[in-house]
Amino acid sequence: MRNAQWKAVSRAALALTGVSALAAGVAMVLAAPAAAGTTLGASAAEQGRYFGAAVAANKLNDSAYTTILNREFNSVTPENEMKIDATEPQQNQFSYGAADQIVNHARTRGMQVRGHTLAWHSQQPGWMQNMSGTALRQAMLNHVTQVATHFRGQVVAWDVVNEAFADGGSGARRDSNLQRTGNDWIEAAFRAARAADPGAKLCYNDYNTDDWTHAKTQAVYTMVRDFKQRGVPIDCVGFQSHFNSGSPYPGNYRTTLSSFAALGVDVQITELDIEGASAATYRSVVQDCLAVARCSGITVWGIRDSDSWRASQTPLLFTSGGAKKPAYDAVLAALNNGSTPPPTTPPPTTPPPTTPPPTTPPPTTPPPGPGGCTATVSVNQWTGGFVATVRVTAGSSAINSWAVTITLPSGATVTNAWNANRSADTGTTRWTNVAYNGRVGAGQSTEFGFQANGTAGGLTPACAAG
Ligand code: 9MR
Repeated sequence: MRNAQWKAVSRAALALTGVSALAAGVAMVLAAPAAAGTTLGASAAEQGRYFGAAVAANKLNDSAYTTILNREFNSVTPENEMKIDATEPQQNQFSYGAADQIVNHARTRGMQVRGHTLAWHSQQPGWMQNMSGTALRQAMLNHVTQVATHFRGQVVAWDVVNEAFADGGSGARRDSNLQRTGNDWIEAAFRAARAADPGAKLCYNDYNTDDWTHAKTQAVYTMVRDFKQRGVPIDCVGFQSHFNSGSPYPGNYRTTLSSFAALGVDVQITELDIEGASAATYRSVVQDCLAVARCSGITVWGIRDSDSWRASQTPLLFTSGGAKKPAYDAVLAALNNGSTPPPTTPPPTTPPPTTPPPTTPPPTTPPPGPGGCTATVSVNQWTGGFVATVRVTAGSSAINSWAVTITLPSGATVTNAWNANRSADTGTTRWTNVAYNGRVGAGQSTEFGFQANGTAGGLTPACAAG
């Protein structure tokens, strides 16, 4: 985007004569992008990414907390409310109140939701901790199915399985009651999740998998490669990325992200916090994500330092009083700089006019960009319904809004949608951006989706840019 801007500046400069006209032209062209780059969510969306936070339901009545949440973030992960002990406190008695509260808070404000987590050795309710063997395997699969079904269509990505590998150099699975039900428990959980919510991206999530040379990283990589080869439904890998002196940000982090992405999965930074909140380290993490096309977003594990599970490490982007920290500024700047390298030569300050001055006065607003937008749709169909994921890509200019028209075949009815507003549930449907994803940088993409009853057939989206 920066390159495009400088080119636009140069074009404007070349087209004008006189110092004042040049100054007006520069001001005119540079003023436009400022608004889009002022919050983490909006700036990430410009890069086709999300920027999320872990959220606690019991803080949603704290207005200092929700003011920051609602202003800055476009993705939310319930910090504890979707865990097994919270959602199935007694066997087969499901409890969704606190999780629903977070999901509703997020979705009514156009934020997406990451589900965390369906199967984990930790935070198991007492009844599950005491189970083993076939009974536990069945109980785990039932839990995955019930919870993923409850949130079907509302959760963009699930951490299906969390922290299943051992620390240290063994590269082995972590011993747990779930692991003792058989080594195939992870893939069984993924299959159950896919069947329950075919539209959600299914992730494996872990910590201390950031350093490419670590045995644990390699072990997870080997599992994901095996899953992809055998058709086990896995779509993404979550890197928790809790960085501190004992587990620092590794210099090869980008290699880790890109190596996993090369297996054909998205990568997501799911629980980021950095002891001391070094601005430089936060910047590096963001730059690493932006450098990997399949790094789809970043979630920080809390909003203010006082919200952190490691509050004493002051690892987050906002002070306990809610002020932006230097790390915040570094993250925002990194998001706004995007992955586009800066121009190799600075723009001319007084470019010589190489063309004759225009005979007509220069326009007072920038001309519409030539880029427009295109849309592609991918469909995940099952008997009786489907999920469509629509990718909107800006042309050679940034766009500020978009609208995609899709005509649904008769019998197809939209039941749910995310990241877009719609004009209708049947027939010709017009999908428009929500607040945080209208602006798409030149050549960048953003995605929205919907779930529908019926059969998709061949969907042909048409995109119009604003
Ligand atoms: O932040 C969570 C904290 O409130 C809980 O007490 C803790 C209990 O296990 O879990 C924390 O979140 C963890 C996440 O679910 C998985 N990765 C590690 C996180 C920090 O412990």
